[in-house]
Amino acid sequence: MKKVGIIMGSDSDLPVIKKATDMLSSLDIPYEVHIYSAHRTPVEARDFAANARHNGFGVLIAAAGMAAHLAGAIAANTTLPVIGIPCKSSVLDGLDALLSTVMMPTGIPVATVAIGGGANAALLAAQILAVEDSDLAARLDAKRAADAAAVLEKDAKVMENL
Ligand code: RP5
Repeated sequence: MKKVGIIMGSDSDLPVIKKATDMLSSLDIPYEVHIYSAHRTPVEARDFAANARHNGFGVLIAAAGMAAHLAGAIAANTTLPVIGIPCKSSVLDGLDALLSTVMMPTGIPVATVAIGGGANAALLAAQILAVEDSDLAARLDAKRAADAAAVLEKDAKVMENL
């Protein structure tokens, strides 16, 4: 199976990344995590993106806060699908990172999830890999069914304490 590559701009983004790695682990998807910054280590970020397809990756996830150019910089150097996670790292509560990540120019797309949306980034990566992997698609179907069952269980109990 192709790997998911996860890049974060700083180790301060780790709590968001943990949500993604937990989800990928639960779906039995291999991943690799790196700290590369679009601003502080631009050469390493570029090299990782440029070599990612050759190195066995199928999807990349890039998480950054503040002036969050990481996902865009990664996307500029690969035609693998890139998922951006804006992180809440500043006084602007992640709105800065959301706009910096989502407002990409035509030609270089980044699929941007919610601020701090590590779990959904992993699920979107899984869904992309599942296009060519029926076993993974079945695991995603099973997760959807389990999530729905959990909601219906809460529905059955919601009136008990009201
Ligand atoms: C961004 O700046 C990082 O992705 C992080 O979210 C934010 C703050 O980084 P640190 O100053 O905590 O290293 O590049």
